[in-house]
Amino acid sequence: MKAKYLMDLFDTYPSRQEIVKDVVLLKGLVLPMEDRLLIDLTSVVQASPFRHMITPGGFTMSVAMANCGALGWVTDDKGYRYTGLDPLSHQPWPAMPDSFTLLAQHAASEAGFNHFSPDACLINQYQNGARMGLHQDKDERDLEQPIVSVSLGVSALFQLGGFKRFDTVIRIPLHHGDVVVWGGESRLRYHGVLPLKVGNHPAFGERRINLTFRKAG
Ligand code: MD3
Ligand code: FE
Repeated sequence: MKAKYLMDLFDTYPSRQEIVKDVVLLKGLVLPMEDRLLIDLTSVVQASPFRHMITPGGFTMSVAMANCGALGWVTDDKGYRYTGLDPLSHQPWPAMPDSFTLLAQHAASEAGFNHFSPDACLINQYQNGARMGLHQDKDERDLEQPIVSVSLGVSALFQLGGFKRFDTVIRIPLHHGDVVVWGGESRLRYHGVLPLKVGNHPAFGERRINLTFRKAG
């Protein structure tokens, strides 16, 4: 176990690792722009506040969510889907900040996916104990398009599985500033996040933020 953390210590940042085919971890890619992201995140969630959505099965999600971009991912008693309007405000979701779009496009091309043009950014906020069970992302129209995921704040253990729910899962630590791009053969892998442990990040506080960029429409 210790060897893993020592490897982290001696990594050069940013680094690029292909975890399995078509899942690329870009460690520390965000670090040069973390201040700008926090400023832009703060204005987005002023317009579209974090809320705990309800699954179609009636459970309240432990992760709090907001969206920006033309489309936003929602869940309620009617199911999972993308909408053009925030169901809280009945207004369009806040625009995707340029810093978000540029980061997502840069990360996608670093991972080998050119011409990525995200129209949806789901913002997940994990506080102590929040988790996301194993699932597939398949509510998007074009599953040929990759997904870009940006981790900020407190570190978490991410679970990466196979193509069936009970396939073997590997655990990958995701730290502040890490980006994961997945597409191609890995687009429909099961994945999840283990319950967040108590922690603190000097700028982001006692929470983990994950930005998930998608071309949904
Ligand atoms: C999938 N969010 O919002 S994205 C989601 O950290 C979601 O909040 C998680 O899953 C979060 O739908 C994780 C990160 C990710 C990274 C690598 C993957 C998802 C992946 C590799 C294959 C499939
Ligand atoms: Fe997901």
